[in-house]
Amino acid sequence: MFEKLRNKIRGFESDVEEKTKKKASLGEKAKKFVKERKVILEEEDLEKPLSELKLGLVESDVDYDVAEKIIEEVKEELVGKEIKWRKDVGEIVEKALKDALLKIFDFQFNFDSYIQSKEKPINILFVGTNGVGKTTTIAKVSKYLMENNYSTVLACGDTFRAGATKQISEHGESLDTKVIKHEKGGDPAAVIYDAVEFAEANNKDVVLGDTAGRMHTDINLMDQIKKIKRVTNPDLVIFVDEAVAGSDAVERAKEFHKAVNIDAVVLTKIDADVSGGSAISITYEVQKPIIFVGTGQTYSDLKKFDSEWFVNQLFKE
Ligand SMILES: Nc1nc2c(ncn2[C@@H]2O[C@H](COP(=O)(O)OP(=O)(O)OP(=O)(O)O)[C@@H](O)[C@H]2O)c(=O)[nH]1
Ligand SMILES: [Mg+2]
Repeated sequence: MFEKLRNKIRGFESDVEEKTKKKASLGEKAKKFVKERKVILEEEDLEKPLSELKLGLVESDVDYDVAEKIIEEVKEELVGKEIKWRKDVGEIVEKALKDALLKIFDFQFNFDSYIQSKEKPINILFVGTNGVGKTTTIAKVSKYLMENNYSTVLACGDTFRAGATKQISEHGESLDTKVIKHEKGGDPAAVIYDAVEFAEANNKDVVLGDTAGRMHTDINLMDQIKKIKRVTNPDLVIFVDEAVAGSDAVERAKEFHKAVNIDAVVLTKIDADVSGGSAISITYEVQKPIIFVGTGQTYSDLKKFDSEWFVNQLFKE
């Protein structure tokens, strides 16, 4: 799913090496007997390689502004750094970029610990644009929780789309878990509210609230999701988006975050052939962790997000 950043790095390695050699040979004249020379990386050495890297990030679907900020951090890390003569400059730059990317994904939040320690029932609301995989993700998360001995209730807060109730009811049947639903056109907040009451009365652990897909630009529907949040007071709001969203991802994430204050992200469809940059853009934008990724259409196609794995994939040859 990833564009290869490594090629970019290899491309400019030789430029910097040339420069280090030149410096070294000047140095040689001055200090004949020094065996291991050191060279300080300067801003001008890095200008070209870093702009290549920025392009690499943008080609991997990272939002342009986000890519610029990341590269700025890498530059700060590298300018003034002492490198050994002949040392692999490509490796140094690659490591600095990897570190900057890993820093973006560095959060304290752990979903499993949260579920374990939080008072039950836990009310989780899923939001996002149309067709990104919210309902499927709810079914997958339900399975994941049930496998870990938690009981779930699915709330059909999508009272808008024809077929939504049937879709989630089928999941409920397959997973053998309770689904709370109302008539089509009903109030989504009331469905989720009922689901929480059901969970309280029946000692269920986690309520997974589905909502209708909505465009982040639709003022009425964004007002509705704000109301759903206000009335149902969820413990966690999870923003679902698809890896294939590409450069749209940042705008969507920003608007949903503004409306309902996202706590965590699930990135679906990473099995599709995409470059992976949405993960970086969304996380950078909302500063919230990606907890799961969707890797296919079946219930078991849900994986914990592993930032090291993700960043390594970006650089894989
Ligand atoms: N390949 C792949 N397909 C997925 C993944 N997650 C969901 N899908 C598919 O995406 C399509 C839409 O999924 P839904 O769960 O209905 O999406 P939604 O966000 O609930 O859609 P709306 O309720 O209409 O907004 C379905 O065909 C799913 O099987 C994933 O991780 N990988
Ligand atoms: Mg849905």
